[in-house]
Amino acid sequence: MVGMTGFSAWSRVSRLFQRKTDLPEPPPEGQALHLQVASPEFLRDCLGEEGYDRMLRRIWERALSLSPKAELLTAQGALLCPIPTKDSHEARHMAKHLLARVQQPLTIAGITLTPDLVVDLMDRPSPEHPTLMSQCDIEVWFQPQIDCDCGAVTGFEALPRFRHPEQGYLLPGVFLPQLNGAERARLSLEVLRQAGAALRQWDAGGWGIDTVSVNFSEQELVDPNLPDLTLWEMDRLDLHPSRLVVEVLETVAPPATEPPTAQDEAIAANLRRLAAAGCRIDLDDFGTGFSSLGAIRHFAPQRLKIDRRFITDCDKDIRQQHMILAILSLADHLGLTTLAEGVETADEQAFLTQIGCHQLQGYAIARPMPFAQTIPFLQERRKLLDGLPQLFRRTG
Ligand code: G
Ligand code: MN
Repeated sequence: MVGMTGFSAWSRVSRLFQRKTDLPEPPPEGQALHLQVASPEFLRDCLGEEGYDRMLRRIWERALSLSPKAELLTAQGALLCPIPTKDSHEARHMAKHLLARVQQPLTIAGITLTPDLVVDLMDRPSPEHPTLMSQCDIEVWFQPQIDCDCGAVTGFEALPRFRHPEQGYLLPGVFLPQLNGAERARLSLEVLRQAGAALRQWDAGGWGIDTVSVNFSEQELVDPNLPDLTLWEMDRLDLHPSRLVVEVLETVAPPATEPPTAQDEAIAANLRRLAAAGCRIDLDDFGTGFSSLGAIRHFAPQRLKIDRRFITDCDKDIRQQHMILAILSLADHLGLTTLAEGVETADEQAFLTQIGCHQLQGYAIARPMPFAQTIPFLQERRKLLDGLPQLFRRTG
């Protein structure tokens, strides 16, 4: 059985590499492009088992002309094309050519079709030492963000969860530090894919969700390929870049007293490129860095996510209230939107709404949930809002 739609492609790819017997030859060193048929079940239905196998072979033959060591992993409906380089620029170039070569019309059993393939760039994990990432399933969970004025869900933050076959769900704090740079980048790509797929499904259901947010680490943010990979993925999902919010931790900004390093400049340049394409930038954990003002200047975000340390007990604690008011006033003067994170109680929610915070996220609204649960959640929420008189505090 294969079930490979664009959803969760990466977790399946990871599993693929656990089964040593699937690999016909010991894999050579370096990187490989992994091509996977986007909707194998549909194609199997159309072509039948035999026709589907013939289609895979034809795709493979086409790939061989560009990548002579290409392997066909028939059972998974996937191709592995080793490439003799570690240079990711050349790899992306190669990926484009490979896709152009294989995504040409094919006629099988009288049916002409153009196969849709998903391509991944991967390091080859050594089969003797399976990494933690290769053992875990990666699920993306979603936490809603609501608008304080009307209560509607405006977006979701995509948060990865890691399911180990024996140990159950692993905490991000346990899992993330064990990933190497390449794995971290692949994880983000997987989060982006699942987040994009979710957004398309909310769109199809008419839920009016504006954005989905993803978190990029400092390591990923310096990668000069990040904007291309991100925008390429959004394009492939047929989503405008403005539907994506990139969350950057405030602590990633350089201290205001020191000149920015080459790495700081690289991060700022990547964010400028993403923003120029339409992506939105959130400053995450706002208020916890060395220089909150410096971070605003350095990253030019559109929204501040006020750290939960300021939010806890804000309905009762006057010092918290002064801090939040100061942040709201700052945001107002700079034309930035504010989102309070870690809102855990109805009283905190009421206070934040009254003082004019724009959006909220936290356990008081909902905990992060698997995609399947977002639909009943949105239905419940719509029922709740339909039952309330609409009160608009602001006009803009
Ligand atoms: O800082 P960032 O936005 O990336 O935080 C997301 C994390 O915060 C998630 O792991 C999520 O589970 C957690 N989280 C979300 N809402 C709350 C909340 O109301 N209280 C606490 N303590 N944690 C929360
Ligand atoms: Mn975040």
